[in-house]
Amino acid sequence: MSDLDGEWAVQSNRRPVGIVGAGPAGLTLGNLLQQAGIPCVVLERGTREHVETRPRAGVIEHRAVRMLDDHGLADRLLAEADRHGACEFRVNGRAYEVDYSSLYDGQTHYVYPQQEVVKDLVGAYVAGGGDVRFSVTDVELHDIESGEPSLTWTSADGRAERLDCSFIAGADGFHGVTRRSIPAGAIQEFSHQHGIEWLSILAEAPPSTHKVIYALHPDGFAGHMLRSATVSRYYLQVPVDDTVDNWSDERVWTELHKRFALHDSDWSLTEGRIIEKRILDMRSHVVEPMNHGNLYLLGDAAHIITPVGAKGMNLALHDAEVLAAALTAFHRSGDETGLNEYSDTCLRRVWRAQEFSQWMVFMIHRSPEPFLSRLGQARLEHLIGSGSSAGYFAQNYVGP
Ligand code: RFL
Repeated sequence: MSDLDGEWAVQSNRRPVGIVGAGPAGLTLGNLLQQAGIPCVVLERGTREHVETRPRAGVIEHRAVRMLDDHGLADRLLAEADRHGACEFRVNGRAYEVDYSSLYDGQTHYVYPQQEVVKDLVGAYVAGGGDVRFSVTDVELHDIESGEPSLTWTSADGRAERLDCSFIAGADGFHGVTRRSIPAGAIQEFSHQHGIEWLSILAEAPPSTHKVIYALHPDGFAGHMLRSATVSRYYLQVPVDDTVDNWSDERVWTELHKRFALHDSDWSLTEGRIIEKRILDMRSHVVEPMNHGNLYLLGDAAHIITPVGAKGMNLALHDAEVLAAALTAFHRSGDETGLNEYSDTCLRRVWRAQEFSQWMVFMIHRSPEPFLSRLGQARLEHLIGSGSSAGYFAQNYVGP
């Protein structure tokens, strides 16, 4: 007997898959399942407007775009995104370009804000008749170890609702409810604090560069990321435990100008209105395995990674692709191979990305230990001067 009998009788539904979270992972999964003819429901805590306007990532790997395009989900992205095949490192007032595209089969990144990816995915899902419930609260998972799990929640208009399903997809990010529903001891969690902190800044400023800039400065790392023709993202390494309150807009721009400065160049940084300033959680975290019973975790719910290397959303899209293929095979023929291999398949890519991100973190940051800072700089000098190191960087950066 289920632990729900009698309690959540209102608005009960049955679908094969219930998805918690309408971020890139949950929405990609929803679209792929819908295209495969597998009915599902997506439950999202935020409003549609909230998820479609929340700025986060902006750099998408070639293979992720190909996957979206294969499913007809990349039309606007392909029309509007800029393609990037080179980045720039700045150290000791000099700029060094690394043309990673030429080092890795001509593959490029696509620069397209995450909220636009989400907007396209919501639009396609809804246009195809997909069922997504925004502004839900109190989502709970039940009987995940049984073949008939269920989800309960309170709808936007306050009604108690319930979905009976065969599978639950936990795509509700790092702070969501799904991973926490797994009994203690059933999964192993690997966590690492990198000993660094970033202030992340979003400004209404046109990019001052055509390529991403990673600057190493005695006072710490600074990054200039591209988002759109009118908005740019910047990162500043700040002391651990620093707070946003210590960073007035004026101080932010002064520090960015200083850390990006070049000798013998008339390059300059264009300022704009700062629209977001936040301290980032620079933790890495991985859950093994990524499933328990009939609950499958994907995206940030299963793993988070520092923004260094721009892998988080790309891993989320990959998980969704793998899970959709596994659920489709099971739905069509009862073949459980993909489901059984889901976690191992995803984790191989996740750990590859974690290793690369850690390699980059070490290279571009000032450490409180001067010896380690010099080692990081030696790694960068090797990257700039050595074909084999640049090849490793290119392959992992643009996406293996
Ligand atoms: P998301 O995007 O966090 O979506 C999860 C959704 O679940 C909802 N939710 C719930 N819904 C119902 N009930 C609950 N109890 C719920 N709890 C949560 C949330 O409202 C949300 O809508 O996870 P997903 O889909 O796994 O996607 C992961 C990506 O968002 C993330 O990895 C990236 O943003 C990371 N990231 C980057 N990744 C890249 O690949 N390239 C980049 O350039 C890049 N830059 C970044 C980033 C992340 C950043 N921040 C803010 C951490 C830059 C930044 C600043």
